[in-house]
Amino acid sequence: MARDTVETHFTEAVAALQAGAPRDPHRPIADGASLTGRRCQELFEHQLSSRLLDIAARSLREQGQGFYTIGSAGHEGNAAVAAAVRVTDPALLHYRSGAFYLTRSAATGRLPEEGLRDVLLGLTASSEEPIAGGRHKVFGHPELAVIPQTSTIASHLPRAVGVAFAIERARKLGVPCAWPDDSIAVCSFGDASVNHASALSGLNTAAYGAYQGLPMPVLFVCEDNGLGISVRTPESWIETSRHRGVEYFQADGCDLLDVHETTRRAAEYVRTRRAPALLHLKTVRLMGHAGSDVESAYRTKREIESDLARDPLLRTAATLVHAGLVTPEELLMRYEATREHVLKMAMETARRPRLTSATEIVEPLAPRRPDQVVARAVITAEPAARNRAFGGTPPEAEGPLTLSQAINRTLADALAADPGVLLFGQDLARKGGVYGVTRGLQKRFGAGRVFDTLLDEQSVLGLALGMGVSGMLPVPEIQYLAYLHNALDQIRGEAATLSFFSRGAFRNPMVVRVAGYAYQKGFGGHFHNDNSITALRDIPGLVIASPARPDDAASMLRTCLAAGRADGTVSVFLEPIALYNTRDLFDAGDQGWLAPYPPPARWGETHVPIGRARSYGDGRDLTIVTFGNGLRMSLRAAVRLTGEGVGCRVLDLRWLAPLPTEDLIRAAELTGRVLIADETRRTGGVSEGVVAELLDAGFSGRISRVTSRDSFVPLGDAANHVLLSEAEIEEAARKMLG
Ligand SMILES: Cc1ncc(C[n+]2csc(CCOP(=O)(O)OP(=O)(O)O)c2C)c(N)n1
Repeated sequence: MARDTVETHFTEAVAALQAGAPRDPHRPIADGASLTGRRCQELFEHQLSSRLLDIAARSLREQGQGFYTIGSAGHEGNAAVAAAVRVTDPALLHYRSGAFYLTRSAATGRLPEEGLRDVLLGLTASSEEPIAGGRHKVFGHPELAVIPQTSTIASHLPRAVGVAFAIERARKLGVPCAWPDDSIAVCSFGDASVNHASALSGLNTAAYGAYQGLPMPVLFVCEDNGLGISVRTPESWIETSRHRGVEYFQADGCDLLDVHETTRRAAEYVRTRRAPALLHLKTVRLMGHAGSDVESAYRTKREIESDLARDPLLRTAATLVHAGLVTPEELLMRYEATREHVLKMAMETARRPRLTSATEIVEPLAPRRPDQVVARAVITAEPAARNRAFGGTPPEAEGPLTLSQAINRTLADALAADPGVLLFGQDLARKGGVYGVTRGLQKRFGAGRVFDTLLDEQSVLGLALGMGVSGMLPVPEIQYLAYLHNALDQIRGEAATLSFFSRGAFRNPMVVRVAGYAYQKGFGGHFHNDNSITALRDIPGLVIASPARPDDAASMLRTCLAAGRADGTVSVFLEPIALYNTRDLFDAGDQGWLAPYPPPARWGETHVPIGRARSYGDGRDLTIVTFGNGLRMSLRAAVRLTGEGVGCRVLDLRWLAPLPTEDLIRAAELTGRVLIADETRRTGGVSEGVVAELLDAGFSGRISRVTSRDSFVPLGDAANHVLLSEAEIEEAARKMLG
C-alpha cells in the first residue's frame, strides 16, 4: 500500500531527531511532568497502534474488506486522557478516541493485540467483533466500562450526564450501580459537535444541576481539531462559548505530557468536587475527515502542512528521543514492525466471519422472555412497606378507580417494590404532573426518587438513558406527546439502539410515560392534543403500550416495568389524557370506565403480555379494531349497532408495537369484516399497520378504516372536524354491513 504523506512526514521527521542524554525511565520524563519515561513509552505504543489502525482501515477499504475509515489520526493525545482517569470510570467516546480505547484496554490487563483486534474486527464488520458484532464500528466494551456510541454526533452527551447523575443518585439511595461510587463519567466529542442541541442539552443540564448543588461528576472532553468535516470552527469558539458552571481546562492535545497533566487535574476536580468540567484538547486532524475525503478541496496546502507539523505521534516520539529513552533508529524500526504487524492482523480479521442473516442481525434488538416478565411483574413490596406506601389503605380496597388513579397506584406499587425505580419529568413531582397522575408520590417516596427536571425533553430522556445503563429502572415522563418529538433521537437513536450495538451487553431499560392523544374537551389545540405516533411505530424493538382502561393501564404498566428489568426493554407508555378522569361509558353515572385495582396477589392472573389484545363482545357480523380513545367510542357505537341487531365485537389492540397480530387475525376471521377505528392520522397512522398485517396474513374478508384527518389539531371545538368521531365509526360500520 502506498504511504500517505502523514506516514512519510512522520518517518522523515523521526529520522532527523537528535537523541538526548538518557533519563531514568522510572522518573518523570521531563521536569514537572506527571508521566514517567516508562509510562510515556507505553502510551506511545498505544498512540502508534491507533495511528496504524487508521492506515489499516484505508488498506482494508482499498481491498474492499473494510467499511469504516473515520480515524483518530491527530487525536492520539487522548491516550493520556485514558491514562489519567480510572479504568472503572464509564466512558462514552468520540469516534476519534481510538488511542483512549487501546490505552484503556491495556490498562485492564488485556494484551495489546486484544484491543487492536477489537477495532479491526469493527472495521471489517465481523460478527466476532466483541461489542456490536459487526453491526457498526464503535468503541465499546463492557469489561472496559466503555459504552458504545452511535454515529449521531453529540447524542451521547445527555446520556453521559445521566450516567454521572446515576452514580451519585445510586449512592445516595443505596441501590446497585454499574459504576463505583467515586467514579466519574468521561465523555468525548468533537468541536463542531459542541454546537449541537444535544450537546448543549447535556452541558446545560450538568451546569444546571451543579448550580443547584447537585453532584454531577462528568468530565466532558472536547477534542478540538478546528473542523467539522469541511467547516471551520471559529477561532477560540470553544473557550468563548463555554458554560458557566462547567469548570474549564485546556491542554495542547498534541502534547501527551500536557494532556496527561491537565486531565489529571480536571479528573481530580470532577472526582473530588463531584462537579462537571470541560477538558478542551486542541488537536489536529490528519488524513482528512474520512477515507473518502479530499481535504485539498476545502483546505489550503499550508493549513494541511501546519497540522502535520503538530502531529501528536511525532511529538511523543521526539519527547522519548530527547529523553534518551530510545534512538530514532529504534523508533523507526518499531514503527515498521508495528505497521507490518497491524496490517497483517488486519488481513487476518478480514477473513473472520461476517453477519450472514437477518435473524442473526436482529437477534439483540428486542429480547423477549415472557416467563421472566411474568415473574418480575408479580414482585411486590413487603406487606409492611406496601402498607406504609399506601397509608394503610391498599388501592385494591379503594373501590373502582379512574385511569389516572390506576396509573398513580401502579407507580406507587412499583416504587415500593423496586428501590431502583425513579420517576421524573417536568412538573411531575411537587405538582403531581399537569393532570395530577403522579400526585402525592414525591411526598411518599422522597425527592430522591420522584423529582422535577429542567424543561428539556432531551435531558429528561438523557437522564433516563444514563440511569438505565447504570442499573436503575427510570420512568421518565414527557408532558405531552407533541414534545416527545423535540427529543426523539434520544429514543430512536440512543435508547432503542444500545442493545443492538452492544449485543445486549449494555441495556437501558426504561418506561417513558407520555400523556397523549386528543379529545380534551375544548382544550389545548394541537400541541396538547397531538395524535401522531408515527415517529415511534417503526423503531425496531421499541414497545408501545396504549392502555385505555384503568385495569389494563395497571397491568400493562407492570408489564413494561417488568420487561425493563427482565429484558432491558424500552417502552413508551401512551396515556390518553382525555380518559384520565373519565368515569362513565354508556350513560351518565354508569361508572363503566372505572375499574378496581388488580390486587398484587392476582397480578399473575391479570398480567397482560406484550402484544396481546383484549376483546369485547362476541358478535359475528363485524369486528371493530381500535385502541385508546377509539375503544370507548367503538364500545358505545357497538352497543347501538347491537341494538339494531348487528353482531359486533370490539378488539382493543392495547399494544401498538409489536401489534397483537395473532389476536387481530383471529378476531377478523370470526366476522369476516373488519372496521379499523383509528384516532391517529390517516397517513402513517396505526390503521396502515393493521391493514398490512391483515393482508399479509391472507385475510380475505372486507376491511375498512376510519381515522383522524391528515391535519394538525385546531384549537377549541374545531378539533372535532379533524378528529375521528363516534358518529363516523357508526356510519362506517353501517356502510360495511349494508
Ligand atoms: C447529528 C449529526 N449530523 C450530522 C452528522 C454527519 N457528521 C459526521 S461527523 C461530522 C462532523 C463532526 O465534527 P466534529 O464534532 O468537530 O468532530 P471531528 O470529526 O472533527 O472530530 C458530521 C457533520 C452526524 N454524524 N450527526
